[in-house]
Amino acid sequence: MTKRRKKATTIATILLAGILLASVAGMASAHFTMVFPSDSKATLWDVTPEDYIAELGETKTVYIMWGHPYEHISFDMASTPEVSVMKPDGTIEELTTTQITVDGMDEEGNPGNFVAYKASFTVDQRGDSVVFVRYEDEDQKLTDYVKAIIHCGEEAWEGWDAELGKKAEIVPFTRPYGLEEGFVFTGKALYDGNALPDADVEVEKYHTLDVGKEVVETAETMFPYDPPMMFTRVTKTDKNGEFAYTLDEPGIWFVAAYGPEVEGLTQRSVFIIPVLDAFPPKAEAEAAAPAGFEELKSRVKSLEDKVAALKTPAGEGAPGFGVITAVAGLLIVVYLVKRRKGR
Ligand SMILES: [Cu+2]
Repeated sequence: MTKRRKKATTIATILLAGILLASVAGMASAHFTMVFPSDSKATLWDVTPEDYIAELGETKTVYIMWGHPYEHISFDMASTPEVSVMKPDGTIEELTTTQITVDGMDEEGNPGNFVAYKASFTVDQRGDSVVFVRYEDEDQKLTDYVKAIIHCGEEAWEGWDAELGKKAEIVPFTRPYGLEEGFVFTGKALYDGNALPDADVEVEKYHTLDVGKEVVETAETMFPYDPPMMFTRVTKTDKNGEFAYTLDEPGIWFVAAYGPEVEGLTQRSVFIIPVLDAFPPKAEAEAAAPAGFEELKSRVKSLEDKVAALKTPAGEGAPGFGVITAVAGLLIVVYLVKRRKGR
């Protein structure tokens, strides 16, 4: 190759790499305002459904971040969010926010520090406290109206379905705690207090950094034609503003209904739903199964012996009542065993 040709090739390679990088970096799931309760900044990204549970008298701190939850990509928050909490009895407390920075990963995959906020309140009533966050992002042309429920107290299932009367709002039909993976979440999207019909609803699960990187890579390998279709799922509201979606994995889920634009900003209602692992725990259920199976087998054996004993006296003609009962019992047990094995 001539020197000139070599230079041209190098430039072409750099350009190609640049285009590839841009397409990867530009690949994006949806931005969400993340509201994660946590005991400390150090553990906020390890959020679990239990973080949305409070004890009476406990001070809850919620961390508010802006980013792509699925890919664990962070962005600076561009404005101060408004944060309030509605207590189970309906009282509303405006919360003071503190600007902080949190560690994260940017769109290019580089580690960085990102502007975020936090706010605290005391859980002084049993029931559900509705944390509300309004956040405006000029860059993404979005205004988020986010709700997350903090639940306190056994059977104190009051408040989770509260309507706050915000400009955009999701009101759940499904109680948003005690949900297991595979449960269906249903709700209604409101805009200016009215049903929001025929609107896009985006559904996305949060991942920790390592899991996010791994799952994004897997999606890129398995679905190279459109990886983000696996990051952000989409459903729609019906004419009554209602929607449903199956949350098929444990973790923290985001559901967002896209409303109309106001002064160039799309008004979007968001609801955050913590989803538990399957209950009872799978390992326990599997461990319990063989024991139950053995017990059924021994019961079948004893019934078989009984039937054999009853049949023994020869030439008695029609089988007696005892035989019929024993045979019926045997059939029921056999049916139960088969059903159990089939699972
Ligand atoms: Cu985005």
